[in-house]
Amino acid sequence: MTVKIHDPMPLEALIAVEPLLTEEERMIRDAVRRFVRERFLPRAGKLFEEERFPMDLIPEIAGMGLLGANLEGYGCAGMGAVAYGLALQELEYGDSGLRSFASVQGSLCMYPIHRYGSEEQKQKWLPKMAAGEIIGCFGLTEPDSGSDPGSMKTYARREGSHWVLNGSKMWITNAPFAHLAVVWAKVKEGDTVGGPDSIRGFVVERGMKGFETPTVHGKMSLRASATGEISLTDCVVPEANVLPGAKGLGGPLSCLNQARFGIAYAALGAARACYDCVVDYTRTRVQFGVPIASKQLVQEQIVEMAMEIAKGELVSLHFARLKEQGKLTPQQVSLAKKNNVAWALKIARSARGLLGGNGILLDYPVIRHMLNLESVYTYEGTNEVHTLILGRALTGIDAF
Ligand code: TGC
Ligand code: FAD
Repeated sequence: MTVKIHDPMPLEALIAVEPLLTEEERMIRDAVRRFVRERFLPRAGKLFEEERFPMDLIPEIAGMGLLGANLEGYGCAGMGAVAYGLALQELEYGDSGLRSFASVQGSLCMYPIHRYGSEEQKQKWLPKMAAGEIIGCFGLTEPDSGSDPGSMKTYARREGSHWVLNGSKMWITNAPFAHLAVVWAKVKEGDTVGGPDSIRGFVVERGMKGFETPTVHGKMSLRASATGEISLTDCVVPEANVLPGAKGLGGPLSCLNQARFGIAYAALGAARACYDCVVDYTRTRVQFGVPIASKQLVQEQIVEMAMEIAKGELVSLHFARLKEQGKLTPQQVSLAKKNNVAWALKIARSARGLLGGNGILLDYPVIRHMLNLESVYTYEGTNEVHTLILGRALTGIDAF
């Protein structure tokens, strides 16, 4: 049997958002795309295999304005939400760990300092963080408090002009090499540790007594991202390092809104990488005398991937424009995070299958993305947490 083979339609042509982007947004996206394809992808598999984050790329990532990209002033690029989302998507086309590095630095460390910090704190840390000279991490999750951060046990007690922190944080991205950590802790007065309302944000700097960040080893996901614990043992933090504007659980949760928005947009980058790989592979892989892409069962999977990426892109673009107008709600962020990450994971699994045995090799990007997306599905609010956030909003009933 002979099969007629034409040039495939690029996914961009199907989604057709290009005319909806500004010149500047396209330029930023294209610059990050070039960087990822030239500087990161050639060694992506090796970094994953060796469980190593590419520290040498930090200056280039900072040079493109990607650290605290959508913040204003203090050396930050002040990008709009669309440009920011597209840039993160290109990073995640490379690897979710590469994007995680930028998300954590910008949305989870620089954002709380920018939003809740004093002028002195902003001047002290933000320009160096934007330049990639100071790297931060964000300590909210604990061994016994993941989806329910209000139950955290880490506490801070005031002693004269400083605070003493005790507790431990778990699963902290960038912690092993971070110069500082934004740590969330409850305030203890006398023998009583306060409730979620008493939560405050502390900037703990490396070198402060009682602050340690052991690495979490043996991850089968996000291996090119450094993950650690934060251990705080009578850690002394000066009053000058407390974020004055953050009080209560709303402080850390507001940072999560920023990070989740970026993740939702970016996860489509991992999906696109799997899609590109699978179209190329199935057009050239011959079984039963024909390319496997000529089989209807294969095409059905490719079409479903394209459809879900297209829908995700449109939702992301719409929500990013709302964000630029200051109108994006946390529930909309949950919708995008839940939808885009769950579909990215399904697309990666489907792509893995379509590559057959080759699908389990690191020579192709698919298994790496598939394994990475298992973490993305869990962090920044699990798939179920986002279902319940939406369920609570839509029914008016809290089902947590
Ligand atoms: P709840 O009663 O709903 O709210 C407590 C207070 O917080 C306020 N609030 C928010 N504020 C801003 N943005 C939001 N999205 C907010 N959601 C709630 C709320 O108004 C209230 O304020 P107030 O003044 O009335 O007291 O709190 P809850 O205890 O019922 O919990 C809600 C829940 C479950 C949704 C929340 O705890 C949650 O989102 N859990 C998931 C935890 C999570 O996502 N952790 C992520 C850790 S960081 C991470 O994973 C980084 S991964 C690395 C990378 O990004 O690449
Ligand atoms: P749990 O909360 O124990 O959840 C286990 C299961 O129970 C999940 O399926 C969950 O959806 C389900 N569940 C929980 N509650 C309910 C409910 N009410 N109804 C129905 N189902 C429920 N945290 C940080 O603070 N900073 C970081 O930088 C960071 N980086 C991370 C990097 C990686 C690679 C990973 C894996 C995690 C990271 N995290 C970080 C932690 C992450 O945010 C948590 O793993 C996540 O919030 C889930 O918490 P948990 O792992 O304790 O799971």
